Amino acid sequence: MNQEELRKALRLYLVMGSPNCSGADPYDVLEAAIDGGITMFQLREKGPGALQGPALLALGARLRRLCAQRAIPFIVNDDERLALELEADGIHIGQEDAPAAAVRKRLPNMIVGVSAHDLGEAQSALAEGADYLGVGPQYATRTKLDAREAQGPAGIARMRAGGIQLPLVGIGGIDATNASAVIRAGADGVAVVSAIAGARAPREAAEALSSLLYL
Ligand code: TZP
Ligand code: MG
Repeated sequence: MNQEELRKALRLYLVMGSPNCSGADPYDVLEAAIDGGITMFQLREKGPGALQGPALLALGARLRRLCAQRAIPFIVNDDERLALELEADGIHIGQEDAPAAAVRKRLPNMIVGVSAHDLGEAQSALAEGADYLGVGPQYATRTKLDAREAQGPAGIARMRAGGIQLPLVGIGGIDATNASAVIRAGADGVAVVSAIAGARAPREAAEALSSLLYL
């Protein structure tokens, strides 16, 4: 995938795992979200009740297959081994995970996404070979318990003003009421967990976001 294709794929990026699906089967949530127009998916199995070991591998394999069938890029959060086992299209790492340069080197053919909170982290991620950045939290979130303070879309605008041209998504507390502001600040797309996975109707929620993002 070239950089322009990646920019497009990031437009509406669903991030989730089983703890985010309110008891529904993540497969059904993902399928509905794809029907509703998501453009990329990240398996992020974290929080209370997160699956591990063979159960995580089995869920990952089902979701990975669905993404392959529907031509949705499949990214794994944090876990290099899982990403390799599932033949993921990419991996997403945070500032507390393995250094981006090392991951880039170990997984030369994968999309490498890096969470960056400010211009300095964005410049480092770029230098280390990141393919895209996740920037947040944009707004207050209850999904990530150790999330930092919300920075608002101004954080993205500062990165763009500082010369960062990498594909970039905002994340954290994004829903249909505020997604447009994130795009206007310079993001190529929005990454959401609860606005789709926690919605009573994930398909309709994805449709609502999607229609805003293509105005
Ligand atoms: N990283 C920064 S905020 C966040 C992550 C994974 C959680 C976003 O979840 P939500 O439900 O879209 O606020
Ligand atoms: Mg992480």
